[in-house]
Amino acid sequence: MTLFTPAPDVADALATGAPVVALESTIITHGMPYPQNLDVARQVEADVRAGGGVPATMAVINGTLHVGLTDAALEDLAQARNVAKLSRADMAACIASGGTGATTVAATMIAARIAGIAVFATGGIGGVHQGAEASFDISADLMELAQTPVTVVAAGAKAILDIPKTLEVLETQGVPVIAFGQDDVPAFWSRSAGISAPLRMDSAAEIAAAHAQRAALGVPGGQLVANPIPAEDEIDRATLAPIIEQAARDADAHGITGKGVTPYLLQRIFELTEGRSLTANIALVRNNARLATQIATELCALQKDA
Ligand code: PSU
Ligand code: MN
Repeated sequence: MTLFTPAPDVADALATGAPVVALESTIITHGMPYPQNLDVARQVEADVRAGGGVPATMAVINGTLHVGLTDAALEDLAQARNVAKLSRADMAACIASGGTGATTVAATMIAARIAGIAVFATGGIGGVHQGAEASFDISADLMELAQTPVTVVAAGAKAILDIPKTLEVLETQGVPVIAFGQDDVPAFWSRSAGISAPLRMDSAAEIAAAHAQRAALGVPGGQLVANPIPAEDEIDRATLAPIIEQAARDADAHGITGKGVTPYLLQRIFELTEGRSLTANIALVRNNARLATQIATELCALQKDA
């Protein structure tokens, strides 16, 4: 049984030990509106290539797990409606039944692991939702980070989440949270959540070395690199706070639950900020793709020396 179908350039890169960066597809299907989603998907792939890496965007299409998509496939996904949002719980069922679905952070990590890709760039990870003490809404992304050996570069957890609780769960699960180049945990659209990060690193080489060391120790799981949004693109916390509260109230009023919550909040914040949240989102994903490419490059160099 072939587990996955790599794009030709991904297969080449993996065979020769060249840097590959995994990319998710839920951000395309559920995270951003068309046509910006397609532009961003292409742009992020171009950013990885510009840094000397090969991008591998993941998706399940008609029952096949693709590691690296053609431009035509990206275009189809960006416009598709009713695509499943796949996580650890349902990726296997989707493949087995011949379905089509976009991969979340958790599902992308699983795909990266089986393909042998160590580094993954995204926008934000899922986390503990506000009100989780009542709803129990905690993203499977956190438990995936605890068990799958992939370094995930994100701009922190979105401010729609409960960031302190998200950090607590990550700590409990043994996931290193590494702020890049600053002391504070970034908060997606803003550079700081006002909370000190458990770890700080200032270079891609340090992050790659920590990834390799974790594997050498036999500690399962990955690392979360929290990379702050570039200063010129951030929206400050004070501006966003009331907007996020409004979006959360609207989600409640509309009875949105489960997998629908994150996409609903993102869309609502997009409307309430008149598109500014999307501009910031695009800038931070691209910034993460660039750092992930550097980490993947350092990791390849380490593996060649070993
Ligand atoms: N962050 C974004 N855009 C997104 C997501 C997160 O900026 O589209 C997606 C990711 O795919 C993430 C998922 O894995 O939302 C988390 O969903 P949930 O909270 O339902 O686990
Ligand atoms: Mn959830």
